[in-house]
Amino acid sequence: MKDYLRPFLKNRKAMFLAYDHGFEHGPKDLIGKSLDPEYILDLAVKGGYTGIILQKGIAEKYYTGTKYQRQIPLILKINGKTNLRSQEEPYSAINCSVEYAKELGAQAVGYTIYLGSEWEAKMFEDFGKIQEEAHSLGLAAIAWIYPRGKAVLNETSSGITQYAARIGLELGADLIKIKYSGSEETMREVIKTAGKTKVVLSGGPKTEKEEFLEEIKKVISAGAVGVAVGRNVWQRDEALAITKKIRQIIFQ
Ligand code: FBP
Repeated sequence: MKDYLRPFLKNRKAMFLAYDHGFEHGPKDLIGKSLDPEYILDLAVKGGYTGIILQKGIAEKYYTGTKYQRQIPLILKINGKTNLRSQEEPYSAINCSVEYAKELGAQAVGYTIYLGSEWEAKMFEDFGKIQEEAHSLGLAAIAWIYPRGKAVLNETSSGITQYAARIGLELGADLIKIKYSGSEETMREVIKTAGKTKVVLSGGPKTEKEEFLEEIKKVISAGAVGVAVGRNVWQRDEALAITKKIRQIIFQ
């Protein structure tokens, strides 16, 4: 089977910079310089990230055909939702085709599945098609798998995170982006459950620096291939300095 993730891995490890928050959370997340997509792209290149995560419009206007396209591979996030509607039973609509993602220069597509939501069946159906199309075009299929909805009592318990990991494997995701399950031991089980599907940690809201780095150390030691982080990096003035620390942990 083709290694669709090859463009994104360095020594079999990954370090992705996520920047789809203007859509998901609104501009309130885009503090200071991070409002400017070019600042983020420069940070991604200078910081040695192995992939950048963008929505379609930002890719079109700031990535495709620019120097950045030659400098860093793109994961195009092809669905998105705002945080304005009730979050009780989330569904995130597709806003870009896999074919167009490829035209924009993406080497992977990303899609969020809210495991446990009333709409999970629709998301499984969407991702099923996306995964097949991505592979037929030579792109990797990456799933953000976030347990959410009334049926989910604890979104980051080890049991539900393990379930998310298995769903990623069974749906054929090349890589999944999931939240921290609370400890290195439980993450080890989660990653084992994902089998040959690779796992990266989803960063979460900005936290205390040492706590964040400690979490990364644990997930890497548990077998994750890397991280896909946003706010914990670019919401800091010292974004490049924390990037260096993350890079050392991942690629050491
Ligand atoms: P962060 O590192 O900032 O948490 O980014 C990861 C991410 O998955 C983004 O790609 C996405 O915009 C956001 O978190 C979604 O967060 P949530 O749905 O948990 O509020």
